[in-house]
Amino acid sequence: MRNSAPTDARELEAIETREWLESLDYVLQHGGPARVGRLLRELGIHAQKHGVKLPFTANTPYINTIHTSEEVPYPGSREIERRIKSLVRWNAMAMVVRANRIEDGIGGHISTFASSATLYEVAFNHFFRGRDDGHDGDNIYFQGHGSPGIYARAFLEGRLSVEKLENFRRELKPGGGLSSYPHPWLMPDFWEFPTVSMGLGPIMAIYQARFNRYLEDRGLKPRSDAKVWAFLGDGETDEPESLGAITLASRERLDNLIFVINCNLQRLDGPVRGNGQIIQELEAIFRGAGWNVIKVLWGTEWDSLLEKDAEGLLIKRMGEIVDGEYQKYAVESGAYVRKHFWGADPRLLDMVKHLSDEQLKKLTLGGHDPSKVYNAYKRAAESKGVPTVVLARTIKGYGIGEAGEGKNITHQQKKLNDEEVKAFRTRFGIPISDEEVSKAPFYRPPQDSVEINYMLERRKALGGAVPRRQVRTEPIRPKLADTFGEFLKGTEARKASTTMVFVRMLSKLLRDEEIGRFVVPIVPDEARTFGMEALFRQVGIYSHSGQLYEPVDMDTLLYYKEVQDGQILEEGINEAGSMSSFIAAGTAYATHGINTIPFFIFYSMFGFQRIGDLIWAGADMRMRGFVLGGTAGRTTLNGEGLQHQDGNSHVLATPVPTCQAYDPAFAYELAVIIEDGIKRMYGDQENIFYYLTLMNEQYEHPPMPDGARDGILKGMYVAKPTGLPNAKLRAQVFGSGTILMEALKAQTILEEKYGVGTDVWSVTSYLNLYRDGHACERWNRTHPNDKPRVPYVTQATANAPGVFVAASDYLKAMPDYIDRWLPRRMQALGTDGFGRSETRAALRDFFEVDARFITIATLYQLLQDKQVEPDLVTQAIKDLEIDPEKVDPAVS
Ligand SMILES: Cc1ncc(C[n+]2csc(CCOP(=O)(O)OP(=O)(O)O)c2C)c(N)n1
Ligand SMILES: [Mg+2]
Repeated sequence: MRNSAPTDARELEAIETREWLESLDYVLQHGGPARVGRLLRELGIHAQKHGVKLPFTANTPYINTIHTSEEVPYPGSREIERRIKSLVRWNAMAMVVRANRIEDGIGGHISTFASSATLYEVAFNHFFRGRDDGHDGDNIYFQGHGSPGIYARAFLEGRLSVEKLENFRRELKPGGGLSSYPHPWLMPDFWEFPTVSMGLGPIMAIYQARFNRYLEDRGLKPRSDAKVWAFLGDGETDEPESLGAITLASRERLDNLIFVINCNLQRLDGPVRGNGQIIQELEAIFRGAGWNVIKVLWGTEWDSLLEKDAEGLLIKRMGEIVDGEYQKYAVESGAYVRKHFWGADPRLLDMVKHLSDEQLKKLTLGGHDPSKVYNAYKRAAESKGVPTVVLARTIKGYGIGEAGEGKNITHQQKKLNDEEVKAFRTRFGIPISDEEVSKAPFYRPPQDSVEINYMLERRKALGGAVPRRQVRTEPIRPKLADTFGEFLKGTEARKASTTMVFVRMLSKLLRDEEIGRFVVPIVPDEARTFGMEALFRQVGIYSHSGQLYEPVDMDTLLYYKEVQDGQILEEGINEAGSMSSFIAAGTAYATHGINTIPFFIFYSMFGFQRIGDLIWAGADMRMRGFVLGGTAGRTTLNGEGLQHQDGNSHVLATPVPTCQAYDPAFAYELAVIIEDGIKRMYGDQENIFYYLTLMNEQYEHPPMPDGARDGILKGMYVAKPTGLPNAKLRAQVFGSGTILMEALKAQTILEEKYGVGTDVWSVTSYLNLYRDGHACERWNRTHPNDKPRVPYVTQATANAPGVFVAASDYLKAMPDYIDRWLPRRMQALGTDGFGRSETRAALRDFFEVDARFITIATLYQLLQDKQVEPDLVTQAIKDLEIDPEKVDPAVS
């Protein structure tokens, strides 16, 4: 006890600090942590009012978020689960090693799952919900490169045979194999969510969780406590898609969403943040975004050390080590760790003097400690009102020892030598003899073993096996004749764009008694662009929290109406998010057993070009629905210029095998295609989706010609036959989308000025024609004695007289897709090159796709056929005021 007044300021400050801390302790004891929180907030405001600038940090110290005192005991048998996990580890490793011994270079990953085995095993035994008991089932996005572990567990559960495991990455072997990564297309009874293109899993998971809520809020399914789990790598978080939508999850209070980030501090080439701390970086980002962040850094053995750490030296030390150095500790000896980590302060060294070097080395990290992981998941699952991210620290290649544990080469390690396999066996206690072990055989204990019984019992208690994909919807065959009938009659002298026509169709579909409520309109802040604002009022914009304000346009008919059971997903300026919603809605027939029919309309340039990889993933996932590229066409969208004008998307849609792409010109074409699409996808249950381009040029839409339906769907039909069928000169002109109008104008010029009898065709889908043509050729090649199949293009044009010309608002590649199956060569006009801001007329002149250029192309092709003289073409070039020396738009 002092009896003299403090003399210097430092001492005074120390006393002051102590007094404040004691007061705080008092409040903590009597009022609890929440009271302390409120008090600190008050203090913060008070200080700020008086000009105090408070230091900002979004980070908590580098220790576990859940304090030991808050932990609950582990509910299962740690010992049996450890043995099961060892068996899973072994078979996962064996799968990759064996595959690469048989076929060098076949690939596969050992080290990713080696680091995340505990993260999965705890979830399999205690959290992941299946659907067998009528529960909704969890939606689990497994980290793509961890697939061997998921297969290994399914093998132990008796869901996959040895043959299947043997054929890992050999899918074409007789009997089939296992796909490298989660691909629902390739394993439709197993995988639900494709994750391997990094970053797509996390963003799809966020929108999946939101879509699950949407279904509940709209009364399409009962409320459920099912979770969406997304397992991702720490390196993966560098993908913009991984973190780009996390605020949506907190804003929408998605407490059905759990991210588990496997923080092994490494990616493929090296450390994720050698000079920093990825976990702290992610913590700050997620906390800043309003997530519940649970750090699982240290295993149970560290608890007693932290308890001894009265002065906070250990916590401070833990927080100052950069990841590159932590990684080094994983590969170095205990002596090294003692010297470099603990050696920073004699008091730290003192804390671990009772531990041998070996014990020091073996201090477990949080992500490898089932109890820590269990507690984190439990808290995550119980989280209310916010999504949770679990940041689990692990070691990459955990357990593979010299073969690469913690090493920079570990990601690519797929071959272990005999010694390494043996060491792995010994470390995890796999009952395989020394003689056998070098072959790395698969191992499954007997069916009545403790391990198998335990894992099956746990899965049964949790509602059955995961992952498992099941289609649980019945086909629907709505009667849509009334909805679509009016569009077959044309617009009767009224001008309309295909966009306007589509919006009207959508509005009618939304009112349809049978399927209206299953329609999910999705739009990324572009509804007004497409004239869809009437739908705001008609069906409302989905908002979980309803509308907490009076919209400024409340007094107008079409006000911005947000409502909890709103039907429109208005996603803001976020094509990737919108596409993720589309994928969730387009796969609900499997994920939820609900036939939602999504219509996602976007600026066509920002579709395939921007989010093509998500579209690819959606196709892998067997999504159904309609994506609509609005304001499409390089020369139809005028004024907007180079970045907006889309002449690419139909070419970019080509590679997606399930994509049915159409470039319709008339209302009846659109009606026929959409009606047929609903039938094929929801009646016949075909795993396809549609891409339709919509334009904003307005013109009259004629009634559907008799017998056109089949051609519209197959890809081409005569939209307007010539008025001069007996003319000496004949031509066939193909147009698509609004360029069909140019073809029709060219028809008039050709017939009136040059006497060329011209049939005009609408080519609704070059892609269909291309696929059909190749399918026929392919079949014919291997069936030389059979009657050859004839491509539809060839059948349709067989008796079409004269020359062929095609004009498209997309690349010339489109018409080129089909010219080999035409009876004679074709001139192809298209819009290769960068767009320009201009009027439609100027753009079509620039890109050489207007009626004048179609006319010249036709006359030139007649010249090629020696049916006209060069002078006629020259004169026409003059008459039509075409500059023969103009720049080539393709390269300017
Ligand atoms: C979009 C994309 N880019 C690159 C890759 C190739 N790739 C596969 S795994 C990997 C490293 C993964 O690191 P991390 O996310 O930390 O996962 P870990 O294996 O460490 O758990 C890379 C670059 C990919 N699959 N997807
Ligand atoms: Mg990693």
